[in-house]
Amino acid sequence: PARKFVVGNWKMHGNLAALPVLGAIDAAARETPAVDVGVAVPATLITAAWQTANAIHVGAQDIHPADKGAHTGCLSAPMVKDAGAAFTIVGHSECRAGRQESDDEVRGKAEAARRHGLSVILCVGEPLEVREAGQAEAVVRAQLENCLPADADGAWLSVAYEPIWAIGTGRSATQDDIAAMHAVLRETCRAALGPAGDGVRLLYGGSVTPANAAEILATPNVDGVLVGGASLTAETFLPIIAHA
Ligand code: G2H
Repeated sequence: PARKFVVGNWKMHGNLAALPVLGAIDAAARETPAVDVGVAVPATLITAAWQTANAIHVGAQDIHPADKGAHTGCLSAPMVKDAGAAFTIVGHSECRAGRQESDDEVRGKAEAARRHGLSVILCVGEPLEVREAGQAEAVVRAQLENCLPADADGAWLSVAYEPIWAIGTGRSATQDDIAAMHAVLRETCRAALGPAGDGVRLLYGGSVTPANAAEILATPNVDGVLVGGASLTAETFLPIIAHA
């Protein structure tokens, strides 16, 4: 894919007082038209973010696979779409772990998003013990195979590789590790989707900072980054956008 995708994931951070940060990100995105910029905000901020920013993609951090029902505390794809979201993250490891979410549920969420016109960032990644056992590539390949909707293509799907041991730890994966895993992701997308698999953007996430973003973004098969902590301030997120 020609265009890079730089996405912030604000997790459970930010309230209306953070809208000026989104305004600054929006202004930077407007000055960087060759890069797609997104921010997955807390659901409470989706509508205000959508009203504030129009050069960036505003996203949700998770959705429920069903369109409606007795699911207290959950939000559906049509709800976040109605609120102003253009995309949603699904399968983030913090959601998978917190709610014992299966690959089938993650695929169901991606399919629900697709049905309602939301783009999707589908997250995969291995825990430390799997990497240390030399099983990272096999486990992540299986995770992606199980989560990938059959009719996916790059017009609406991105895949984010987020090694769990690199999330919020300040320890990002090495460029070699990222390159090796992203080659596996590309192969897996091609095998499952045919030529459409080439169009799926592959993002890296896990302790991306202004200091390591340029190298990560220059890695083969890295089409963007998913940024947590460093996306919370303009001082740290704007330099990452500038590196894309
Ligand atoms: C990984 C990433 C954003 P951080 O979860 O999705 O967070 O950049 O804080 O490691």
